[in-house]
Amino acid sequence: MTDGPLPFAPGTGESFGARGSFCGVPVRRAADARPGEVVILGAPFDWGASHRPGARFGPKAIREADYLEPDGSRPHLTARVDPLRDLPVVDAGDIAIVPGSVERSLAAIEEAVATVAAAGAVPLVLGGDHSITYANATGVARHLGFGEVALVHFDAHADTGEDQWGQLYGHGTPMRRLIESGAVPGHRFVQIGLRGYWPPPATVAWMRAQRMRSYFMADIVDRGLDAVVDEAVGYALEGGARGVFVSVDIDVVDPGMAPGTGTPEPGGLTSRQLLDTVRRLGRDLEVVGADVVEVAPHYDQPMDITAALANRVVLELTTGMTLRRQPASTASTSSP
Ligand SMILES: [Mn+2]
Repeated sequence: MTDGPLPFAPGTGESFGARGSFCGVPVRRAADARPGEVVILGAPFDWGASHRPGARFGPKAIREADYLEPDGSRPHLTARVDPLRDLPVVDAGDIAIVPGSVERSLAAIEEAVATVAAAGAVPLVLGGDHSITYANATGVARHLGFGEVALVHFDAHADTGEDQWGQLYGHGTPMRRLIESGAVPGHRFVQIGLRGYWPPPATVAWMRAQRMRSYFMADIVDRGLDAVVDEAVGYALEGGARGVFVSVDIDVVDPGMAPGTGTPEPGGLTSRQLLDTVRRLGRDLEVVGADVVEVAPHYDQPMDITAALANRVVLELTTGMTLRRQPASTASTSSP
């Protein structure tokens, strides 16, 4: 793998940059995904970024932000499960995106995700800018049914813009595209962590009209994160969605703890809050797909702190998913 082509060389879709798979988990082609396993896919794509680029290097940075042996094993200290081995988690490498072509890249990403979902496995995509969630959630919905999947969305920004300078696809618009296509209807959206000064009031009114449920940082400060997540979980499950796609824009965390991202917005969640919440969602919801996006390593100072957080988001989410699959008697004795 270390002799392979660079991460975003078109036509390969199987390279990881310098070091190999996520934490050393087994390598598996997307087409060979097995039922029940979690399949990591890299989407080295940032042609949808409106501000600072660089998230194309996210998959490589997230895979490498790790000081332990790449042995495919990460026993969780308190949950007492090893998500990488117990689920198990495998890595299908980077999707062969087409540098410069938003549409062809998103089509390739959607196809790879749909291939994994059709096998009965759970795609977990490392971004990449947030444009890719349109492709990711659509790929899952092609398998489970348009309108059948809920989407829990962590972000500083709503990503519901009508367009970006006339372009339909970009990191400010994926959630609107999903609602318009019917892949994920508005009433199946739950957003957590919104803040700042975008989008404009007309867009917020459109979101309300779609029955999107949006929790702002102000709500989290007023009511506490636990109460908000309780309600969010309930809303995501209302009406019997067949599963939940979890989309984590790393900029939901305060830029003091996650500076390596394209559009930092002060006043966000702590790393601890995000990690605990995604683990809980993995345990309490039927996660049928996920992505971790907007890690842009060239702004990631000091060290690789944002990439490390994204790496742990993957581990905590999969730990929660592992707990969900444990027999009740085992899960109840752990302390997740
Ligand atoms: Mn976003």
